[in-house]
Amino acid sequence: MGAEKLNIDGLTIWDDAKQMLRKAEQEGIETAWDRLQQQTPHCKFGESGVCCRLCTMGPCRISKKSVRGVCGADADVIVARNFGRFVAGGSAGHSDHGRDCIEALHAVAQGETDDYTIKDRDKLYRIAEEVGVPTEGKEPLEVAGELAADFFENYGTTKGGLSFIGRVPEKRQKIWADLGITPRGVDREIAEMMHRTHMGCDNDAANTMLHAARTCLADGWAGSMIATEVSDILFGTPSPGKSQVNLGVLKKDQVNILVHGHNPIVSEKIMEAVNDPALIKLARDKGATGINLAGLCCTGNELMMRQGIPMAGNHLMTELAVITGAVELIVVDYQCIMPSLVQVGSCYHTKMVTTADKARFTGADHVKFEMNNGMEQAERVVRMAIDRFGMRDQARVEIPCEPVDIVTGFSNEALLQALGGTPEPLIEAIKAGKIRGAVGIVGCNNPKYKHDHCNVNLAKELIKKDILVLVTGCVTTAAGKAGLLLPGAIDQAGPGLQEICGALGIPPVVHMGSCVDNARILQLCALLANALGVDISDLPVAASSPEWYSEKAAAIGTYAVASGIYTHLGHPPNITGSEVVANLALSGLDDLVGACFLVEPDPFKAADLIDDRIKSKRTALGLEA
Ligand code: SF4
Ligand code: MSK
Repeated sequence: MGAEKLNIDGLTIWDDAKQMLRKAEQEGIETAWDRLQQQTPHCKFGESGVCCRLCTMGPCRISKKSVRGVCGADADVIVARNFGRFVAGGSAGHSDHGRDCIEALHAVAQGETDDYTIKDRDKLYRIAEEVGVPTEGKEPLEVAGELAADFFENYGTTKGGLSFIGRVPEKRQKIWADLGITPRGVDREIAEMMHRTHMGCDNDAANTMLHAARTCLADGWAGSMIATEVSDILFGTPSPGKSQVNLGVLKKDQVNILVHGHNPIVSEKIMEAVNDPALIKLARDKGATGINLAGLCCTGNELMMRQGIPMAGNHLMTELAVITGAVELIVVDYQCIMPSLVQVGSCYHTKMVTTADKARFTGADHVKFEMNNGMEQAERVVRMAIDRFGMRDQARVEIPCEPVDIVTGFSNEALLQALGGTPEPLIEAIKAGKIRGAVGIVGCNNPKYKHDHCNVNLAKELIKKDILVLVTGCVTTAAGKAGLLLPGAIDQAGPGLQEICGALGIPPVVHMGSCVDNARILQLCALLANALGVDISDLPVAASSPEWYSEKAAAIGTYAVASGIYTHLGHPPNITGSEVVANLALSGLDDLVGACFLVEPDPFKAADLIDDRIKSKRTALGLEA
């Protein structure tokens, strides 16, 4: 437990979370909030980014007394190098996820698996044509094989360009070319970032930051974009449907299984297995009334977008979901999975199961998923969960609150379909000022903030100002719990947004998927810019990650800015120790790439500042602010 008693009411805006935090306190279970308290105050050198551990002449830390490390690197160089490596980690995460998706597509094409198939043939052919893979007279598996080969090329350097570069408006391509930041390949940019930041290489902070932008652009326009498009091809392109969110989606009388992580390759199979009549019968034989599958974080988003599986919670709800005492098993792939889940699970009967060799957790059972054993392993995992139902102590089970309904599934294809097949109605609504702009609110939770306070209030403030909000990642659950993902939420929107969303029957806050699906938002911005004949930076749009925590979120923010999208963060990355780097992020990039970061922890002030930016973009386009 933390040194001091936590003020639970101040930690989160949600009743389900507060109830579980009280239960954790009573049962002596430690959560992220306790550990944050133990870690506070944080090291100021680390927080400002001036601690360097890149060689063994150090570690060095920069202060007024010692302004250079042993090698002579100053604060600017050290901060830029640390930031470059930070976002390289995030880009690697998304992009390696994308690579796993391509491997699945390749395995399907080669006939190496019966567990996965092509669910969206139209999209397969459409994407193949788009990236220059000929399709005429070819069978789907042949096209899939050639498309997989094309996508693999995005990771190396042989091809000389990204498959989706044609989506990028010409003006934006020129900006990148002039700055020398056109991404050449995912792995190349990440490897070069590691090289540049080795002692004695890139010792010019601005130059390092430009390569950080290039590394992140490779993530946004290749690694993440490929992950999204291949997932749609393999598992179906999302279309609007209903689902539910919060801890109330857990069922007291059923075997509860949670899927957690990011990649749908494992979770889609788990979903099939829980619907297997033989396994449902087995669960009934063990005394449960059925098997209940719910999601956490982005694997949850993937399953919710495509299959309508309910979402138990976002990042800070993951430990609290286990504390309900009702979860038999958590099956994870990778990213954003707190190692503490093993310990919290061991306080109950909850088993954690890992599935990827690259993400193993001491104390968890490992059930390795490969391309040709997905279904078999999924059934094994579901059986493990059923076996644990009898170990549950029903006296310790507390499932707080009723679930909240949401509408999900807004891929760009679905959004365009809602608009009648063309972006024209959206463009007209923007021109008429009925939709004054659009903001993607994305990313995480961070226990340094009151959980979901900023995520929810920023969305509420923006829709009041007739700004359409698009959500992905862990903001989805926040918006859903607040009732903002329902068409009825237009009551909380301004009159213009009310009119347009009301006519289309869509919510004013639109769920577009998981973290990698921020690529959908990039694509939508590019589509609008191309339709208007302008650059992305000319559009009245912005991005925001109010409660971010991860390297991946920093990479997303950086590719958004480098793509011309003004981006709000609730708190800065660890760059405040360098004036050069901080000034570049907060203003200098505006001159270079037409967008920069805004840092503002208060969601109400942030909404006003984002609105000011949208006004200026509207005015520049000759539209009423
Ligand atoms: Fe210190 Fe330079 Fe080594 Fe960093 S690279 S630890 S600043 S000597
Ligand atoms: S899961 S990166 S906590 S959004 Fe994508 Fe959530 Fe952030 Fe992970």
